[in-house]
Amino acid sequence: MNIYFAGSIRGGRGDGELYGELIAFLSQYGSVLTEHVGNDVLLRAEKMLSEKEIFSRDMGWLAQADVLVAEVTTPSLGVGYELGIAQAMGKRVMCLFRPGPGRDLSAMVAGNNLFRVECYQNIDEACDLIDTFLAAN
Ligand code: 6IA
Repeated sequence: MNIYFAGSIRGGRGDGELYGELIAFLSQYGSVLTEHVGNDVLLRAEKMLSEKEIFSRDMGWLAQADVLVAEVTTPSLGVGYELGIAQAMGKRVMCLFRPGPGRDLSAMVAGNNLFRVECYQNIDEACDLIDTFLAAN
């Protein structure tokens, strides 16, 4: 299975370590195409690429993906864009959101029946939700 993991980069890296843990868990199910999203060392290497190169490579990976799993707690323009494109491409999409003070998920995600949107509080809960979603594949 090819898995595209989406998480905030320029939207803010507060959950960067958590993305890494989610990617490690997802790797049991297949190939995670976007490992750099959860790894600041790999992300630094991205600085060698132009914005255009990043965009076309990521869109190519999204086209190859069987499923998109997005961590949407930190709002990110790039992640929102990827969600819309994945929907247009007919991909299966899961969004993971950690509710908390001052966090309010966009209605464009929360209200989208084509996405599996799940709330969680800790990594164990997120992994259980991923298990249920991917086992249904
Ligand atoms: O708007 P954001 O930067 O938060 O968008 C994050 C999302 O867009 C992620 O899910 C990625 O798949 C994609 N994305 C955005 N920027 C990059 C990037 N380099 N490398 C790979 N994927 C990206 C950004 C610059 C880097 C040198 C810090």
